[in-house]
Amino acid sequence: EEQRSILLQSSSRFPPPKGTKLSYGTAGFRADASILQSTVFRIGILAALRSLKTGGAVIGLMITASHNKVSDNGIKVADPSGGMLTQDWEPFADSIANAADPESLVKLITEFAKKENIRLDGAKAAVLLGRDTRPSGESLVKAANKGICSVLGAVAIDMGIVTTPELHWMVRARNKGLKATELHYFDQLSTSFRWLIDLIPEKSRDNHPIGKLVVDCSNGVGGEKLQVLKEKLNAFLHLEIRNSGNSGILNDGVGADYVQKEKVAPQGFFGHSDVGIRCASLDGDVDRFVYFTLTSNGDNKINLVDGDKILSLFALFIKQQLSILNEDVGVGVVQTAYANGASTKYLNDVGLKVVFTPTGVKYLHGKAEEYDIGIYFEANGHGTVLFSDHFLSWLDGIKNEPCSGLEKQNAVKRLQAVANLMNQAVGDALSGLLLVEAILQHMGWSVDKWNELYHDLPSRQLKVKVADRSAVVTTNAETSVEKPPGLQEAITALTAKYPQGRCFVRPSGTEDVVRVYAEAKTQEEADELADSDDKTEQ
Ligand code: 16G
Ligand code: ZN
Repeated sequence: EEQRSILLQSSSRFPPPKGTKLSYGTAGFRADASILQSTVFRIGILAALRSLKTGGAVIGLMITASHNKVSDNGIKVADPSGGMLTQDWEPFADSIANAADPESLVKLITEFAKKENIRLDGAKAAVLLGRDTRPSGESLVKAANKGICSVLGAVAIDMGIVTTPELHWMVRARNKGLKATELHYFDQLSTSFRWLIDLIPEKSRDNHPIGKLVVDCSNGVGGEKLQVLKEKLNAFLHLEIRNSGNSGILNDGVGADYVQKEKVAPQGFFGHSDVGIRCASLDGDVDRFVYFTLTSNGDNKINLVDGDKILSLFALFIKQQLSILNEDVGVGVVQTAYANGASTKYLNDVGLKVVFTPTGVKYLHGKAEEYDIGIYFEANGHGTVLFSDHFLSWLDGIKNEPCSGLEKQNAVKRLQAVANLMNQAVGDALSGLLLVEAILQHMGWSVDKWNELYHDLPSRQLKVKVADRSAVVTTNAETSVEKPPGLQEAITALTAKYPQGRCFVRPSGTEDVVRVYAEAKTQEEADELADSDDKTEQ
């Protein structure tokens, strides 16, 4: 009863926006920040319930709209493992976000708690709160805090401004009983990066790509955080930080999403001294990154090195270490339909097993967890490398075998360093960037050499506004259309006209559109295929 009246009272102060239906979507709620107060408050309640349900484990709640415009914001929940909220709670998230008044909200909560066997009796619950640099974040954190505290026994711990992967990392570390502050996060990243550098073979020490790395931080939280790593790693890595957020606008003509989608350089990268230099772009909340180089002076054309190529570099390095060990290890590479066909061919050619999932981190991550080593990336630059506990303890065991030889011991140490460096909860641009830099130094490769691993097939992406995107239903990891009837046959027939043609359509999980992707041997053909497909669909 006490619980009920607290909930009724607090929720009356957060009325939902009128006339908007909110949905948890692929990666949490996203909308104009001005309408999110009630959603954030209600998801605060959900996070506290999730903590109760998981025996008091720490749950994460991140306020961010990633690469979207600065006036937007969003909210997503991290489960005790540090991964995304379990999908079977998403319908509950949708229903409470859209409850019309306090009475119906409390009814939904009570019913759900009953169904899930959650006792609202004041047992301990904890939620870690984080936000990106958006100005709306501060008041949204307060609203989330109110939601959390209206569940008896629940406490909120505010981590302030953090990257999305930092928050996921902290949730995971806390629940494992490990040291979990931001200081520990940076220590773990910089220490494992230095191990990798120390383990570089003598022979490639002379041809390090010593040049600097220039990083576009999307005018977001990445600027401040990368500065910390820069100071820690000064002797091993020459970093230059741009678009750190001191002047420009978040995600406005900058950042990984912009660079990857538009295939142009971000703001602030036009000078002739930048041509040919190794550059990278982070997104607004630092869970994505891509590399690029400027091709010529005076315009913004680039050679893009996207998530597929980052994945290929990581997979190649890991495979090399495993072949030194000469053991049969289950490595799985996970991609989506957006992966460039040339990358999939390359990965297959080097003997790796490639599997596909639908778009969205929760799907890729879940699949990658099934392997000893699971490597996943979306073309847009979100991904990481996961190591199973079983594999890690096996590594630990063979490290101490006296007769294994220096070569093998070094390979083991490298794999252990990668496991420490790479965020095990979610894709993390900072750890990913450090792994790229370590591998390039290890191989003695320039960014151009890396980019030569394979040549991307030309591709085109379009979005189509439709009356109801849910009319399009896909299957086989979004590569074929199930509904409406006849559409897949039409796409197949069109695609067959183009050599190396590949094409799919899917409803967006974040916007009210249907997306079209086409790939072919030439850019003209890819454009034509996407275009004719677009027409078929309308
Ligand atoms: C979200 C996903 C991203 C995916 C994108 C697709 C997470 C953390 N983020 O941003 O992985 O690529 O949605 O958007 O899962 P779309 O469905 O609109 O094409
Ligand atoms: Zn992001």
